[in-house]
Amino acid sequence: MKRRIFAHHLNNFTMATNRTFTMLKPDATTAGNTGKIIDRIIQAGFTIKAMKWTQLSQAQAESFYEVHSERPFYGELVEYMTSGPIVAAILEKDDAVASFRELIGSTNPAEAAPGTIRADFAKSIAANAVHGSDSDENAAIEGRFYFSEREEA
Ligand code: RTP
Ligand code: MG
Repeated sequence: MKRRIFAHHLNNFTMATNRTFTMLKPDATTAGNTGKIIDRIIQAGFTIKAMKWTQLSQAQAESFYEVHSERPFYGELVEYMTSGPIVAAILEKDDAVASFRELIGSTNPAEAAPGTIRADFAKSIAANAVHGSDSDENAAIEGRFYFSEREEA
């Protein structure tokens, strides 16, 4: 029992720097690209700690994207992210936040490097296939938006 408690705390200790959060956006889920994108993520060395298929309400999307509320694209972003299903996931890998943003490529798919997920699956700046957290702090906040600690593998 003591060993299990110790392992549990060790796991929490490594969490902040080795985790990121992603959403597969409505364009990816409705185009049938979910499996292909998840496979890319796994092949790139990420471990899935938690995952769910769901859809954001208006209030949930407004809250999730609160950090962008002053940006000109906020309304469009919220409308788009509520337009269909999303897949939310907590991912683990060394240097997870930076490594995942490299895997997905630039926000605008026209500028995304060849071979990145956005270069291959995104349709536009709004419908850009995937979200990736931009910092360890936001990765933890965004992960907790969808998942309790009990839901993590
Ligand atoms: P994300 O948060 O989705 O991983 O994307 P990001 O960091 O590359 O981009 P961010 O600046 O955080 O913007 C969040 C999402 O808002 C949409 N967006 N639209 N119309 C526009 O100019 C515009 N700019 C950003 C994108 O869907 C972006 O992923
Ligand atoms: Mg962002």
